[in-house]
Amino acid sequence: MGDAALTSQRDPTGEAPGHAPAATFYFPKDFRWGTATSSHQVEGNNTNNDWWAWEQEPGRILNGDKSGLACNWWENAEADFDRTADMGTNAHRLSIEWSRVEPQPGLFDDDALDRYRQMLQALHDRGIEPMVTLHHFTNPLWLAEKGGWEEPSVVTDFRRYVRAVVERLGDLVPLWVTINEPMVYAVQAYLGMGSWPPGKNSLGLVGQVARNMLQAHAAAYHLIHELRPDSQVGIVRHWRILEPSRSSSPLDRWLAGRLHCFFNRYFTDALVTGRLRWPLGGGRMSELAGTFDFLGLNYYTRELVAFDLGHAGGLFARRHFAPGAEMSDDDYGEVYPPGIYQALKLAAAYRRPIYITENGLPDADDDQRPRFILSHLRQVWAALQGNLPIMGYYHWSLIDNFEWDRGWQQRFGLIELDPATQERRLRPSGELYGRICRSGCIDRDMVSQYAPELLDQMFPA
Ligand code: IFM
Repeated sequence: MGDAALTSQRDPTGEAPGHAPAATFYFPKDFRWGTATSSHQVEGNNTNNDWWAWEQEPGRILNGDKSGLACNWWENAEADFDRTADMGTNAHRLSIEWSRVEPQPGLFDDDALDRYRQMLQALHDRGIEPMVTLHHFTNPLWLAEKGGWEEPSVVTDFRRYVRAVVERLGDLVPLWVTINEPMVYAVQAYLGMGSWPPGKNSLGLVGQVARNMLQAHAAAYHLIHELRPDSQVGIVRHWRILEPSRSSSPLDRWLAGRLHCFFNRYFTDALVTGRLRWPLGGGRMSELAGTFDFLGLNYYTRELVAFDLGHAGGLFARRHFAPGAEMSDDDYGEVYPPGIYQALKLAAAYRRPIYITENGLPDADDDQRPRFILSHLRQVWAALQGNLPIMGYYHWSLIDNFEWDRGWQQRFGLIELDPATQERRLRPSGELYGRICRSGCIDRDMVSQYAPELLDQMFPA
């Protein structure tokens, strides 16, 4: 999307602006303005899952960090719900920790389910609509010990857990996500050179795990609809923008296309057709076809792909960021706002409502995040002008949290957290996001205050 197409300013609702200055990007009145988190990253003391065990192994997590008390949400998520409500959000995405709800196979913990009930009720009480993810990277130890997602029996196990959760909490949850970023999970855990548990390296296992996830997703989709016909059930995909490193190289172009299919397309295509393609195995899963009411879209960055014969372990792809590009902290990724527009176009091809379930960056000193939010939301606004069915935006993340193998080094929060003292401070980007959520628009004053360098681009004379 070129800049010229992004500068027309009109109210897509067709209503008179009234409350905001003239030069303004308006979002739909019923847009979800949200934040996102996941259980293990914020709750603290999730001692009964495979990530906790992994953190105890020397050398697994950067700087020897541990999730520990995390953001202490198990004790007091409500204080942060107050903070996000003060920001003016009307939606929050959180996940349920399987290992808390089902600490032993078939044995459910009523207290844990009650605690989740309290949290969900607390969100409703603050006018915040919850979106609940059922699997976000972590597995109960008992499941991991019997082979986790490698074993087909995980499908029955997942279904039993989903039943317990939906029976107990379903009346409070309008939007369910079965699994978060299945291909990221499969690749990091089974081709990630030991970065995520169980630390295996096998392309065959990636396919097997992804296939079991598809089947578990389908089982959960049908079960949730049986128990709560009124709810919406989707899946969250991490959309990777993969482009050839050298556009003149046929091999780079070919490989970027292959990787795009591998990461972005085949899994999502299977949800439509029920047909499984490499690396998901072959054949059909008839119960899978059409099992999504919406698509969750996580977008972070763009990667360039160079064909490299010496990189067999990485599927002959050397992935790198654009030379000279603006990078976020820790070289997590290139700041590339047009990528969210590209990802939205890719997702829109699946003809379902889209929720932007994650978007953000690690930026401890917050010198990039205000600009990041404005420039990405501007692209979202442009996609809305093209009638893409975007229902909401959930910023990752509400608060600094435990970033998996990167520990506490990468700070994604609108709220800064000192994990040792549990002190919090709203970052300037949090103030800005609050202004956007409360007004439902981006106006010239916000841009001049938080990212004046964008003024000419967003509001040309
Ligand atoms: O923290 C993660 C999250 O758990 C899944 N999506 C990407 C985020 C940032 O890396």
